[in-house]
Order: sequence, then structure tokens, then C-alpha cells
Amino acid sequence: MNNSEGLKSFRQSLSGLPQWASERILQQINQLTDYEPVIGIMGKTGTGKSSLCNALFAGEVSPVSDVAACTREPLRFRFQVGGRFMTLMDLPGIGESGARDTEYAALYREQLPRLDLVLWLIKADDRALAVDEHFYHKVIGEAYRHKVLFVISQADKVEPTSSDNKLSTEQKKNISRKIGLLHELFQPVNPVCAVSVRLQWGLRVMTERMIRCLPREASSSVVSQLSAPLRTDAVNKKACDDFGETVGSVLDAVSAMPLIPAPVRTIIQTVRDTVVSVARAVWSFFF
Ligand SMILES: Nc1nc2c(ncn2[C@@H]2O[C@H](COP(=O)(O)OP(=O)(O)OP(=O)(O)O)[C@@H](O)[C@H]2O)c(=O)[nH]1
Ligand SMILES: [Mg+2]
Repeated sequence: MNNSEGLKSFRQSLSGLPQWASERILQQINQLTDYEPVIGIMGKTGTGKSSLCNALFAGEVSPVSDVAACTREPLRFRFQVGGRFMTLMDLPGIGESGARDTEYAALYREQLPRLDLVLWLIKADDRALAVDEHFYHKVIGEAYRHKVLFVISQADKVEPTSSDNKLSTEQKKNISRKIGLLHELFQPVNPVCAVSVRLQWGLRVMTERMIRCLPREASSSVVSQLSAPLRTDAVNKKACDDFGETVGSVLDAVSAMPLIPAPVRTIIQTVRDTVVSVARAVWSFFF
């Protein structure tokens, strides 16, 4: 089964509806399957932003040329897996002079509403967190804190470091301490994660958290961009559940439209659960 056969199954499950209603629902489901997520990535230079993105996502990157203006522009990378696109936005600002805060606040106000999520990296051995803290409290408005996922990067650099290929118990203890510290400093909405790209450690848990933080309509598209080992059952299940629920709410929205004839409303309510199961069943063909 491919994408168009998936749509055919949908169409069948909607066949009891008048054409205008089923077209409208299909159109919104199409929007959902074509959704292009945008993920912002922040952190001081050298925290490992590029390395983490390369570890998480499988896509072929096509750089997006941003016209350089006098204000700092975010660097955007658009990439693609199997005909589906996603954008990563490398957001500047942290660790630069506080004098530019107003400029960054304006940039962030402009970008944040469009972002599905912001990954905020803090290097494991970085103790100068005042800059991140200042930026978080002064530049990211309260309204967007739920979009931020803090990630402790380069966890293998936590003391006591070694050239081993795995973290020691002592290091893991210190990572937990660091997580606790970040919770105190930032009081984040989402739990802080820790990863080491060098050791390929923590990436699965981080990915699962990331998928959980995403808006429901974005999770499937992000999952489809993940590198194969990170597409765990948990991640697929969450995205599939989100997709089913989003399709359900599309039907609810149509049935709640004013001026819908009562019999049509009844049919929509009757087929709702079937359509949602069809959505879940064809999910893997879309994503
Ligand atoms: N030990 C270790 N080194 C890492 C890890 N992740 C990245 N690095 C190294 O850290 C350096 C910086 O990584 P980048 O991914 O380029 O960092 P960045 O945040 O994209 O840097 P800018 O683009 O300059 O802001 C590189 O030399 C990476 O190889 C890690 O998990 N462990
Ligand atoms: Mg980089």
C-alpha cells in the first residue's frame, strides 16, 4: 500500500458522508500528512548542535539561503526523507553580548510562533550558565517555554572523564546532578535530557521526549525524518496515536461547524471511530 492507497481507505471510511463533507475532511488530512515541521536549535557555539542534528535525522540536507540582513538571521536547513520535508533552524544569540538582547528578542518573537519545538543545548562541562539563564528569562517569553527542550550535550565530558567507550557510574551520577541543577535554574516545562553523540548515549530517550513535546500534528512528520535506530516502537506508537487523535479532532471540528445538517452530523459522529482506526491502520504508509 502506498500513500494514495492509504487515502483510498480513508475515502472508503468516509463514503457515507455527503461529498462536500468528506472532501473537506480529506483535505485536512492531506494537510496533516504534508505538514512540514520546523525545529529550532539553540546553544552556545561548539555545544554540539550540528552533531546532534546529524545524529538525530536521516535526511538529505539542502541548505536554504537566507538573505543576509543587518540583523542576525537564523540559519535554516531544509531536508527531506522520502519526499517529505522538515526544517531545522539554527538560532543565534546565546553567548553574544547582552547589548543585542533587544534585537534577539525581536528575532525570537518572530520565529517562535512558527517553531514546533526548540532544542536548547548546554554542554555538559559548561559551568557558565548565567548566559543561557539570562537569555531564557529575558528573551524567550513565558508563552513559549513549553516549546523548549533542554538537552545536556557531550555528556561524556562530565567529570571524571576517560577515554572509555561508556559512561562510568560516577559520570552518570554527575549527569543526574547537572540535570537537577538545570531544573533549578530554568524551571523548564519539559524534563531535561542528556546525550553524548560521541558515545551514542541517551539519544533514544531524548528522541522519545522530543516526540512527546511536539504538537500532535507535527510528531508523525518529525518521526519520518529520524535516523532508523531512533525510530523505536515507543516513538512510532506516540506518533501514530497523535495522528489518530488529530484525525478524530478534524472530524469533531467538521461536525461542530454551524449550519451542518443534523443527519450529516449524526453520520460524522457515527463514522468517527472507524475513520480514526483507519487512520491508525494506514499511518505507517503515510509516514
Ligand atoms: N566528546 C564529544 N564531542 C562532541 C560531541 N558532540 C559534538 N562534539 C564535538 O564538539 C565540537 C562542536 O560540535 P558541533 O556539532 O560543530 O557544535 P555546534 O554547536 O554546531 O557549533 P557551531 O555551529 O559552531 O555553533 C565538534 O568537534 C564535535 O565533534 C559529543 O557528544 N562528545
Ligand atoms: Mg553547527
